[in-house]
Amino acid sequence: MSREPAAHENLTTLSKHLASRGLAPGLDEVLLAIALGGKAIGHRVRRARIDDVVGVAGGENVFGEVQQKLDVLSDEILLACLKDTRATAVYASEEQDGPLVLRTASEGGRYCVLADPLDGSSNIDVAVSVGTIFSVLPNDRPDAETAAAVLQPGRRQVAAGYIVYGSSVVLVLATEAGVDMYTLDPVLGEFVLVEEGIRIPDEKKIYSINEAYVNDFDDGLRAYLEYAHGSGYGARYIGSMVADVHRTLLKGGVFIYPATTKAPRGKLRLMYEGNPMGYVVERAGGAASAGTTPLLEAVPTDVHERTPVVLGSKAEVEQVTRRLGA
Ligand code: AHM
Ligand code: MG
Repeated sequence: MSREPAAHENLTTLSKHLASRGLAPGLDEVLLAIALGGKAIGHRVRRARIDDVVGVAGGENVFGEVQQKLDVLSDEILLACLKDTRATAVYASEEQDGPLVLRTASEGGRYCVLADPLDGSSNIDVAVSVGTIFSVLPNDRPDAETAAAVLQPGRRQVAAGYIVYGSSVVLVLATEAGVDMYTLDPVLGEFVLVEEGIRIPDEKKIYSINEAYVNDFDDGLRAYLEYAHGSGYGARYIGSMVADVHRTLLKGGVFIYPATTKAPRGKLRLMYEGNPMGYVVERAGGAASAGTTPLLEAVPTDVHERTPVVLGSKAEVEQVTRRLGA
């Protein structure tokens, strides 16, 4: 007697999906470790104010920024997950002073993982969406130079993505195969595939920028905003990059964190924020720029360096960058 399959028999979990993707050796193991870290971080985010995790940790990161307790905890969780993963060579994050060598190439370390463990953490106390951003680069250095393996342009990423801790917990993962989205099923404790091969809309009249800094913007960017104001655009700005980029990926538009007179290199970090988000958006058919040059071509000299970011739908990015002089 035939019967309808129960819903759970049709669920494609992250591990099952990765196994079907034909990824390079060890990459699935690294991505699963990041996803495990995401589940643990998401759990702590959900319990904010029940557990004593909201508030400042008492230290500063290498940028002189106040570290929230959850910044530190999220960093420790990711590191703990990756430490046990044989293919991870280096872990570098916004919260660490410099790259941590976990294994050399001869010890099996194939990949460098760079992360912003908890992006948007200043929003934690008001329960706004926050997220984890990650970038995976190959470790192609001799053992003695392993730490320097992180200094590669974004174009060399083999995988990147983010996990949003929002009204649901969503993992967006970009690899050579494309951009896929998974939602954490809280009962199964598994990321389940919800959309494969995401494509960003080619255009959409939405811009996402902290417009309060307008007096510090370049003339070209002010000209863009004038154009947008007169052309029926809408504005959306959450102030958590992960959430703003996630909306931009799914609905289209442009996300901008520009250079300003006060911050000539912008605020966002090239290797923890710009490159991974640029990779996701480009793999989904969008564009990513550092203002006048392609974001993913930037050759880093410091793992912590900053970059201006313009990313999103191709046509919308072009509207901005041509006014910036690209
Ligand atoms: P963080 O990594 O310390 O959380 O800082 C990055 C965040 C991004 O999520 C967001 O896009 C940006 O800071 C918002 O900055 P601003 O308040 O200047 O608009
Ligand atoms: Mg951040």
